[in-house]
Amino acid sequence: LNQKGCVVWITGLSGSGKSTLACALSHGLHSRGHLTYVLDGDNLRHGLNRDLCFKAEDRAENIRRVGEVAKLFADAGLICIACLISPFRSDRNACRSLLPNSFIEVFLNIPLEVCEARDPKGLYKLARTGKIKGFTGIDDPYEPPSDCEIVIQCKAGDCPSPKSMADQVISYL
Ligand code: GGZ
Repeated sequence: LNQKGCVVWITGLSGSGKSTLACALSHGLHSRGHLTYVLDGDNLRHGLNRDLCFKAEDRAENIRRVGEVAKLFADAGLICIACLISPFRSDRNACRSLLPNSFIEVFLNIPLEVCEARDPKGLYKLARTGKIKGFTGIDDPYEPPSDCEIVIQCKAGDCPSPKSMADQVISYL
């Protein structure tokens, strides 16, 4: 196996399908003989990042830690797939600067209305009724990337399937 490590950083709103894409991408790369590791923001908040909440400084620290861990995996030669909302451009760019030439930013650009209609965990509903404060896209900002490697979006109202999203990233890689 001769593989140069890198980081695929997936950013987007809650409910945009980041974890689903990460999983499909990981499977697609495995079946092509690549080693991968998925760092999922939501899961890491139960362990490594369990001391952090959702205020801007904590999100920044969350992303900084995951960026550092992703760099370790990339150094070890894996394709590390990180999926976090990572709403602030400056935090994402700080991760990028850790990995010059090996950081592939993927913007999962799914409209808020679509994410909110999916609402897989009922969090948007809680945010709309004020039971969660500072929810990204509702009463907390999301800064879209201005210059990222890959943008995934819906076409004519149809959102791409997990496999087609993964294929788009794999063809770039
Ligand atoms: C955004 C929140 C919030 C607030 C809880 N804002 O879609 P999910 O539920 O399963 O994943 C989201 C997860 C976000 O964690 P990240 O580590 O990706 O966020 S960040 O990159 O901004 O640090 C969401 C849930 O946590 N969640 N409260 N207030 N998402």
